Amino acid sequence: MAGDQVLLTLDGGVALVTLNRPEVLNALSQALMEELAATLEGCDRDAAVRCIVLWGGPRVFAAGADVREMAEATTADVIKAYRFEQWMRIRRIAKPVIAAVSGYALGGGCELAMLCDIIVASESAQFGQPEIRLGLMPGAGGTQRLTRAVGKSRAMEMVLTGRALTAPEALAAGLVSRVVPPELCLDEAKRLAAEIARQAPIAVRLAKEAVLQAYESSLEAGLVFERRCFQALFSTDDKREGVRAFLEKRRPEFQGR
Ligand code: CO8
Repeated sequence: MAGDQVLLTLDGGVALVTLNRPEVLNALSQALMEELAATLEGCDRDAAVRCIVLWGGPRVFAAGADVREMAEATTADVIKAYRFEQWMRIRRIAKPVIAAVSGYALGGGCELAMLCDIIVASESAQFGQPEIRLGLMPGAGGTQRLTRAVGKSRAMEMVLTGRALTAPEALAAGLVSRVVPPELCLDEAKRLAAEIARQAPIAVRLAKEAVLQAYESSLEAGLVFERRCFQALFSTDDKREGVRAFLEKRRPEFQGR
């Protein structure tokens, strides 16, 4: 499924997707993003995969879009490029994606981590939008998702100065859900993924969409969407099994039906 810039392994219901351009700090070239989108879509189609962990190795998550590719690009080039569609394809992945971030998550790297559903950070992680220092600004959701995640004042400071947040700062701001020592980062993300992989698949899918509604839409639209998802789950076998198992004091056996 994957080429050589993105690696894929499967362990139980958890797919591990690894960015693999360490020589340029996993700079997100168009070719890498194409491989990444295709790999994640493959995971989404594969019934054996229940949850996905995305990581960039122990030293860096990703240092942003490939600056070399952007050096000579004009406005027309960037408007015509297929790049934005690659990011949209990743947004449409239905299964949960956990980013395990060790080291730099800068520019597009920070935006990619924020595109994931949960961020587990190593103590070495740094999250920043340094595009302003290149005479640019974030282009793959940074101004929107960062503002929702950390609030207006902090997002403004980061976007307008390029200054990065350390892992403890990111935790305090609510950008990441937990911070662990570097050597435990991947294991912690996999452990969380395995826990999610054990839950009822249809409920996980609708719950992810509903949380994204809260993040991406108005409260009223989000509440309507949540209610519809909640009601829909009442016709699944998994809901019957989950409730019965609770009442019978045993572990549920979810079938994804
Ligand atoms: N693109 C291309 N190459 C890179 C990038 C990058 N973003 N980051 C690092 N590299 C390369 C370096 O050029 C270097 O290559 P070489 O050895 O051939 O010179 C190699 O990786 C190692 O990097 P450094 O020597 O710079 O490593 P340091 O440890 O000294 O510094 C830093 C690490 C601080 C991370 C530094 O590399 C850096 O500042 N990198 C650029 C960070 C940046 O500005 N990122 C934002 C890029 S713009 C962006 O992401 C816009 C996203 C919009 C997406 C829209 C798509 C639709």
